[in-house]
Amino acid sequence: MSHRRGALIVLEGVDRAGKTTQCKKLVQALRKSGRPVEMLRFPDRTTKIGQLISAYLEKNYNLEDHAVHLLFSANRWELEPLLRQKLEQGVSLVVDRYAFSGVAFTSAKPGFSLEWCMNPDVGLPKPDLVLYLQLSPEVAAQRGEFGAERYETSDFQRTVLQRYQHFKKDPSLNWQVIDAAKSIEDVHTEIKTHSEMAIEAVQYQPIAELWK
Ligand code: Z5A
Repeated sequence: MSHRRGALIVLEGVDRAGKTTQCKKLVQALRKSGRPVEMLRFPDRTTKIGQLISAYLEKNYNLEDHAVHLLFSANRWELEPLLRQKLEQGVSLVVDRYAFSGVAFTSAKPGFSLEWCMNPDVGLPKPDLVLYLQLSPEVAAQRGEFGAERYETSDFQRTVLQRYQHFKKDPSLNWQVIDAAKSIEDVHTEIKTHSEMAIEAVQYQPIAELWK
């Protein structure tokens, strides 16, 4: 590659780990240092597919578990051309949840294997860095009550937390565990350091494909 590309940086973690807070701070800090960067989040509730997912999460609409898993993946695939275009233009992307949420949440339901859950997302742009915000259910509970959306119960979130552990062992991923119990500023400093390193490291590398 002769020109610089942007880095794909994903923040993952359980409910109230601080993903949105940290995505926003990271985008601000990278912009301040003159780097082109944009934020995205999944699910993207603004598209037609996203609206269906949103209605499902708000419990206004029921969907079969396999079907909703495929919709979450389709919601990423419909934005894949945009993601690729931005990265190729040199824009780094900070993404609030990605395919790892898809796998962790669906495989926390009975009868779903990790392999089945991963399949629909195989070939998406592979994140150059995944920042996994690790937070115990006890500390998460101190950050306020759960909301009223589907999945927002402590038992389900505990199983999700276990499912996330699978990715730690995947040598193909740049999976960094961040202690999300620290202060917002301390977490931010750590995340910013990892992100700046990733942006430098991948700028002349081709975009890889997830789980391929
Ligand atoms: N889902 C799925 O099933 N399949 C998929 O493929 C995808 C998603 C992509 C989407 O939720 C749901 O869809 C989600 C997974 C599922 N279900 N759940 N649960 P969402 O993305 O719309 O909502 P969320 O990710 O759960 O957001 P959240 O609860 O808001 O969590 P957060 O973004 O990690 O936290 P935050 O908003 O930044 O902070 C939460 C509070 O903690 C807030 O008051 C902060 O001020 C406070 N906070 C943050 N950091 C700190 C620190 N360091 N110390 C103290 N307090 C803090």
